Amino acid sequence: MADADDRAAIDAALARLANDAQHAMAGAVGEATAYALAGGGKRVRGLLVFHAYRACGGAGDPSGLAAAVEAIHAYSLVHDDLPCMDDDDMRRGRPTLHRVYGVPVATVVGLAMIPLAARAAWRAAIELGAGRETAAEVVRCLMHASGAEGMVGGQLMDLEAEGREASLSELEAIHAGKTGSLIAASVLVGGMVAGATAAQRAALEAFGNQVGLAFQIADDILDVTATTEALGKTAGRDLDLAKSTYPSLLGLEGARARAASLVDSACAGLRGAGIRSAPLEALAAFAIHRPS
Ligand code: GRG
Repeated sequence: MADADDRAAIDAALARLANDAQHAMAGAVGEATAYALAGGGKRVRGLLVFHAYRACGGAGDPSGLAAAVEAIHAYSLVHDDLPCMDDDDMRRGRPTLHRVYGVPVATVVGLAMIPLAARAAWRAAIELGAGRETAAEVVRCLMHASGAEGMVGGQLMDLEAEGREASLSELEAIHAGKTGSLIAASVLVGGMVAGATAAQRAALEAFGNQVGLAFQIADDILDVTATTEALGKTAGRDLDLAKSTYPSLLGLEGARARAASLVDSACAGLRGAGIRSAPLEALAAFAIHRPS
């Protein structure tokens, strides 16, 4: 990805958030929050914020908003790795947070990161000149996408479906919720703070939903095709947990074809709505061709 400057800006904004957290929460919780926020990652959601913002005419620096979205994502990874969830030892090439700081701290850190992210999103939207109404919409959008009707709901469905074969439509709902919602919200809030019209918002959301689903299909594929070293997290985890995945239901080639067709349709929809953005289209392609 040729997004080095934007990635650096996101990392710097995350470091500022980590610093704030360490001032607000002394000791292990503050330190562990910094561990979660500064722990690498591809920053796909943050980059989607940047490129949606620019595609809708934004000319400021949306790194604060991108960092807020990445903070929500980082919390979800901390909780996803807990022993009561996926019970994983490795994330982003390092020991998972609960392995370093223990389960109680990891639980508190994950929870603390949600209001931290909400406040950061509000502040960033105001600083970009979005106005209080739009800033409130941004926070509402992120909380909705990461809540029971989005990420948390998808995760719950995922847990309930462990150990049995899910149908394809059930799996699509799981993936759209646990991964697609936050990816779609990343694109949408980027557009919102740039003053996107209702039609542009609808197009961005549709693009984000399709790319988000494709991203999770690619995740399923990588779980069986990539190594633990390349992924920075344990490969083959879906099989260990007896999870239904796109490759288990459609085969590897079927899963690849579904992901590619979603990305084609996402990009065509964006162009159809008059949003021409080579970086957004490149990120959509990266979502399914990434090595990790
Ligand atoms: C308590 C029911 C309940 C839910 C809590 C844990 C949780 C909320 C939600 C889990 C959602 C989740 C972790 C989805 C997986 C998304 C995914 C594909 C993660 C990997 O994303 P990448 O590849 O990771 O973008 P990097 O490390 O690059 O940022």
